[in-house]
Amino acid sequence: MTNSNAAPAILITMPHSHYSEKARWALDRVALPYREEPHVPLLHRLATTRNDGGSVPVLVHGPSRFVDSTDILVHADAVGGGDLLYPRDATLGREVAALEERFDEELGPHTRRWAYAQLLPEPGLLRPVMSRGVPWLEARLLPVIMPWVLSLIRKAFRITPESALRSIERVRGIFREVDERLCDGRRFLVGERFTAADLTFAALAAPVLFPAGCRAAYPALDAVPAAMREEALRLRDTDAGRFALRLFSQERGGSS
Ligand SMILES: N[C@@H](CCC(=O)N[C@@H](CS)C(=O)NCC(=O)O)C(=O)O
Repeated sequence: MTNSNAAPAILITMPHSHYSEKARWALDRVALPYREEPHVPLLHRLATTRNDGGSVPVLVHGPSRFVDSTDILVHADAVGGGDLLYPRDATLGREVAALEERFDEELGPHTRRWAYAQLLPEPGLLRPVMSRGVPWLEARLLPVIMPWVLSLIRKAFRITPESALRSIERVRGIFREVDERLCDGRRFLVGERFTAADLTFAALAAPVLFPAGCRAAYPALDAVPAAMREEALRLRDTDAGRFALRLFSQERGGSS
């Protein structure tokens, strides 16, 4: 532990990745010093596989590698002394972990598929977003590899007009579940304090809300296709949407 805490950690990300924003938010929250290393899609694999991972985010902390956002949150919580993102109380802790898993497995993939379906036909909007802060050479290469990147994304996430519509329906369904949970006036999803459940909901909802304060790279809401903008405005105008926006404005501190 002493050794792993000596040097700043490295967080390998893609600039627009919402799972990366989930990890970044957690590290900022517990004030774990880190340096972010963003990569463009496809080329991120050179960095992640070198560190025993595949997808982003990957956290390299001393000799340890964390190749999944939930493992990064658990590690960040432990390094911060515990009880920061995951309540020590066993019942509350289990509820937080179950909600986090549900958002990871259901919300994240469906917000991503819907958002990509809207933006893949707009490479001019995606290019600056995907190359924000990446190494100079990767930024120069992106326009060349863009056709492969877009086609791989379309295949990997099985993006079609029909699947995108199914995905936005699933997103709306999860927002309705969160609306119901919040309707007793609670300020957080579990217990009396901000937890990994709140953080995960807000971070993984970001691609359909474009929240102020989110540090993932997105195009401006007024630049995206009308259907995407209208959906974002509809979802913002729900209790779950207002809740996520409040979390970004009140709970997303830390360095930018
Ligand atoms: N279960 C993973 C999911 C992460 C994930 O899906 N990351 C996406 C970006 S948002 C990714 O890296 N996709 C490209 C790849 O898998 O190579 C986590 O929670 O970290």
